[in-house]
Amino acid sequence: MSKFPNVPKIQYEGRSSKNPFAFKHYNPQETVFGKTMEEHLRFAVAYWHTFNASGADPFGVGTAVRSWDSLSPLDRSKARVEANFEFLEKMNVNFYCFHDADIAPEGATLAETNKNLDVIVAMLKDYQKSTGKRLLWNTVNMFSNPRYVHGASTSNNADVFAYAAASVKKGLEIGKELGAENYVFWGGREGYESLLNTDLKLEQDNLARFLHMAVDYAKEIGFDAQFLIEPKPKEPTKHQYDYDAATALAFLQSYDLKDKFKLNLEANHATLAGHTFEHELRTARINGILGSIDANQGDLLLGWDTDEFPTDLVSTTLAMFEVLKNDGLGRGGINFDAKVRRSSFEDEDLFFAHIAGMDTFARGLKAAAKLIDERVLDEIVENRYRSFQEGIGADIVSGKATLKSLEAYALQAKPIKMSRAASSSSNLL
Ligand code: XUL
Ligand code: CO
Repeated sequence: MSKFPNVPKIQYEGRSSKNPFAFKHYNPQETVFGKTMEEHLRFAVAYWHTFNASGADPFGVGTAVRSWDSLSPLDRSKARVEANFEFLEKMNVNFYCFHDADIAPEGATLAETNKNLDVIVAMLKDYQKSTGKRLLWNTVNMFSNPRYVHGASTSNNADVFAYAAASVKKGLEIGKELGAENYVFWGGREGYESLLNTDLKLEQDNLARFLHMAVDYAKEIGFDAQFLIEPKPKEPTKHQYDYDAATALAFLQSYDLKDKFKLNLEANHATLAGHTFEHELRTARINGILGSIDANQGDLLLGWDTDEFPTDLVSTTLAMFEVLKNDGLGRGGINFDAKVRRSSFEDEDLFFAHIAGMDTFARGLKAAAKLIDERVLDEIVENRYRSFQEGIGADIVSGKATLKSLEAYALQAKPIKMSRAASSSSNLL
């Protein structure tokens, strides 16, 4: 039985359409730079925000009205699976993402939890087969259960480390079973509240040990997904170890993990780190670790993770600029990781929100392609650094220059003046 009987399949109707159940810009088969929009954008629905979230906030209970609300836990999980595939079909989205805790109820023991997961994973697999929909990534929730109060792999309690490891083992098996393209590690509660009671070195060493174990086990079972770290600076902990792209990169390099991981960068997490989204994407891109995107935007006036659907065209344009310059996201994609506001409690709102996000990214893709095609920014940047293309600049870039040769050059050069030419090349004075 349909979970969304009042919603038709969402089609592209063009920018003049007034139909709220239609795309105005996302035209899956339209080509941009030789690839279809569908191939460029690889949208994914976030299971937890779309089918589990209730709209509860610290001031009140949930408001969402869903047809599966009154069912028993396992039946509710099954209904959500049906809702997921109907939603993907109607939204014309090919991928979805989940945490283990989103898809099946947690049991009284690890074994019981795994049994519940097996039931739902078998169902997901059947649906994937009959619909052609795919898993962009899965992950394990190592932050909601009270056992993770001090973190998971960075907990002070070794039993918690072991439990988390067992959950990730299962998560990797699930990823393999469902053919996940990627596997994500978001730090959850991997951070600290106070340095006074924290062994910073042990916690980070343990985090690295944990990630190495995951890499080894994936190899052992032949799960070949791209591993992703999702940086976030704070919330829920005061300081999260994978603070931002640069911090995550340094961590991966220090612990000999750089060739095993890429980054899943989230727009709202960039905001919390005091960066723009494009800063995070650029940092990852130039270091060869741009893997995937969580597209939810934040609010510049709020200091927490509001997980809003992306509607800022400037941001999606600059994000897609980085993605195009990266020659795409490879096995990654654009997961929304966004939730409707508490006042948008009806099923239809889930569709309107995704339409808005997909249209904004489609417009961003077109605008970014234009920027690149017309070399608007490339020309400015090339021109700005032209002093490194010849003479002393070329010597610096090629590694030929030394402090001595540069001193000899500086001693005979004309004084650097604050003229227009000086901002690009002292040689031109
Ligand atoms: C939390 C967040 C997570 C990850 C997956 O801020 O973004 O939902 O995307 O654990
Ligand atoms: Co996220």
